[in-house]
Amino acid sequence: MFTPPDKQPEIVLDDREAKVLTEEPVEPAVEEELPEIQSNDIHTMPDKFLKSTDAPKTKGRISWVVLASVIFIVVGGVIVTLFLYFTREDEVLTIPDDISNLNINIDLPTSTPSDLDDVNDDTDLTEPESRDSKRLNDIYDLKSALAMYFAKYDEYPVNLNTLLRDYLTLIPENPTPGGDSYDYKVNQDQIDFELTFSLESGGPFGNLTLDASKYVLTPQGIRLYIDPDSLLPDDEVIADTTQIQMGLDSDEDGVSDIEENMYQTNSTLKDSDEDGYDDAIEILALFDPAIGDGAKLLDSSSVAIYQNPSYFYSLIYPASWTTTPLTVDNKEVVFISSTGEFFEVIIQDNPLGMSAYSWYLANNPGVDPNTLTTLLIDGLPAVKSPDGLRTYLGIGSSIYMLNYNVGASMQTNFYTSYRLFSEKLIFIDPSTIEVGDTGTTTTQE
Ligand SMILES: [Ca+2]
Ligand SMILES: [Ca+2]
Ligand SMILES: [Ca+2]
Repeated sequence: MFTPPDKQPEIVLDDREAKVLTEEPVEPAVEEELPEIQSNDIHTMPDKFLKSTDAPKTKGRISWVVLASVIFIVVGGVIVTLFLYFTREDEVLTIPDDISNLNINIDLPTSTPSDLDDVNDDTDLTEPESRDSKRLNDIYDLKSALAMYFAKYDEYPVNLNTLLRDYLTLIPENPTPGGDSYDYKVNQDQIDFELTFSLESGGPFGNLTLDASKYVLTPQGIRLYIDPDSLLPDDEVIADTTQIQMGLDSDEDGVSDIEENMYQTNSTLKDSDEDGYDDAIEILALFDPAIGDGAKLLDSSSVAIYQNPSYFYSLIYPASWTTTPLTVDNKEVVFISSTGEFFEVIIQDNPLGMSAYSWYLANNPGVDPNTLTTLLIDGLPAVKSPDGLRTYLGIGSSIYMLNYNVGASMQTNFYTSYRLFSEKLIFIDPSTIEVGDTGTTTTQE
């Protein structure tokens, strides 16, 4: 870090100083140097240094001590300055890694960019079009910041201010007049959010062209805002869900007697293989509930894997059921039991890229959002209807609906199997699908 010329004088100085202190006679070689250096420096440091030097015997020695002190101080100062400079530079370089762990409130970054934004925007925010342009930019910034936050923490922040330190330099606000304040809400599990905003004239957002209206940004896109006042009373929802009963479950382990027969478990014992885990828990954790020792459910004959060759998802269904595609493009597939109950997967277009949660509420305006269950399926946000018999998963511009239709039975004899079917869906690499592969069932003949 330091150059040899800086160090060299220091070493020489120490030697010379030591010689002065021990009051040894000055060597001739050194004496010869003295006059020229003395004439340069002695005039700048006069009496002060002379007085502070103890017992100078000769003028030459006094000058020598002064000279040594001056050089020592100057060189020392340079070294200390260099040391402080490089130390400081190192600290600056390490700040980005550590700043998230420090509780430092820095006000400058939030004020400076906002001033710049204001300068840029104030000039052209007089027109509705330019205000909408700012709004769409704001929403895009928020969407990006929220996505980055989710990528790091696997959840969305409770409020937007949480984004300030690492993801945004300021929280944008609706430019007035016109529009509505940006309203951010996150669901209880913090895996879904809604950010409401309004446009006065409209504008482009990604591939979309939005008209003048009120919108909701969700994790997967934008949808039209639904006025809560248009929702129906909760009573109608409850009436709809109370008609379907759970099928007979003698040991009340969550697996119906009919299902217990299918999984070859004991319908009078919650933990059939006595390994400490109840039958339903084992099934949903993909263990064989009939055999202990960590046997895998997928190795049993009770379930099979279905792979959709068009939409590249894979799921688990009862092996004894019949699989039938309802459309040639495999957009709709049903899995039918001997009781007439069936599961189905229906893929619906979702051009606005709504989240499953938003999509469900938009299509079921009578449902109280608090009665919905949110969950992750293959890492993607999903939602279950209040009765638990419909599961919605949003991916890209599609919504995957996984339904449990009880048919005429009006009973759910396969509820644990439905949870297995819907909650364990995974998306697969298209290249791994082998048509006609034994052990898997595809829709190909
Ligand atoms: Ca049972
Ligand atoms: Ca059981
Ligand atoms: Ca068990």
